[in-house]
Amino acid sequence: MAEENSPESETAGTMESCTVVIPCYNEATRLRVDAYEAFLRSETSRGISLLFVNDGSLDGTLAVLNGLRTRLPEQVSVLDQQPNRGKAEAVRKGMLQVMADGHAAVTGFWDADLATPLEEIRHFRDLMTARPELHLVLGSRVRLLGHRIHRQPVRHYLGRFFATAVSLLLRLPVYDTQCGAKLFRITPELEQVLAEPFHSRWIFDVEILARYLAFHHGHSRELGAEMYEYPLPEWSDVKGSKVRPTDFLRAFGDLATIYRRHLAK
Ligand SMILES: Nc1nc2c(ncn2[C@@H]2O[C@H](COP(=O)(O)OP(=O)(O)O)[C@@H](O)[C@H]2O)c(=O)[nH]1
Ligand SMILES: [Mg+2]
Repeated sequence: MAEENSPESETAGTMESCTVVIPCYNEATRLRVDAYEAFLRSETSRGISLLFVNDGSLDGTLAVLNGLRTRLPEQVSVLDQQPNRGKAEAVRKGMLQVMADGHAAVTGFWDADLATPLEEIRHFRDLMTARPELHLVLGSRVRLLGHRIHRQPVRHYLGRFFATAVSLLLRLPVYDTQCGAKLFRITPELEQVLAEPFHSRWIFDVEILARYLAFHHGHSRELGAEMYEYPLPEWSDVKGSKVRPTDFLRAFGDLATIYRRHLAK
């Protein structure tokens, strides 16, 4: 068709617009406001906006977020959820809000501590733009030469153990389920994936995969074709994590429940 090569269609189709959810619980002292501002003001971040969800924080998080919104009203919005409901629910509510707003083609979530640098949002979004078949792009903390992945050894090995269990259970060769950097294409499937609250507070990432897998009747190869794990060039543990060692044990209990609910035949 004639329109296919017109300049209009080239510019209109260049980049998927993207609104990423940042869940925030007591992040007043960890939020690197300058880094957020620099990222959003950069020319290359056009089409990217952030929705911060204040999840019943007891510190000054909401004031910090409102300050950022005042300075960048076009690109920053704030959802105040009271009381604290946990990361899973904050992310779910945030992504539902992005879908209801109807401006973005892509959403997702990103940990507020910027363990994954914000700049990677552009690379994730570029992948979504270049490959329309992708519905999920997941950050993956793979320690490769030339990649700066700084993770505490204990958390690295516990994470590897957990991800291996998940990949066996889901029959999906996923390397890292728990990285807090993920983008999703907005589709009717995503709407259904987010329709109900998650059972698990911390491994809702696995629950998301299990819910997608249910759409494919457990055919993990079909789902695998819609997913891309992006080996991050940089990731570093940021002090102040709220995850405790007991959460690791709870994660296995949650994994068993997810398996029973979504995958056991
Ligand atoms: N909404 C919400 N977010 C939380 C909660 N706890 C942590 N988070 C957010 O989840 C993200 C990851 O938390 P973090 O403590 O850094 O976890 P870790 O890096 O996986 O150990 C951050 O954006 C936190 O603000 C919570 O109870 N509710
Ligand atoms: Mg963290």
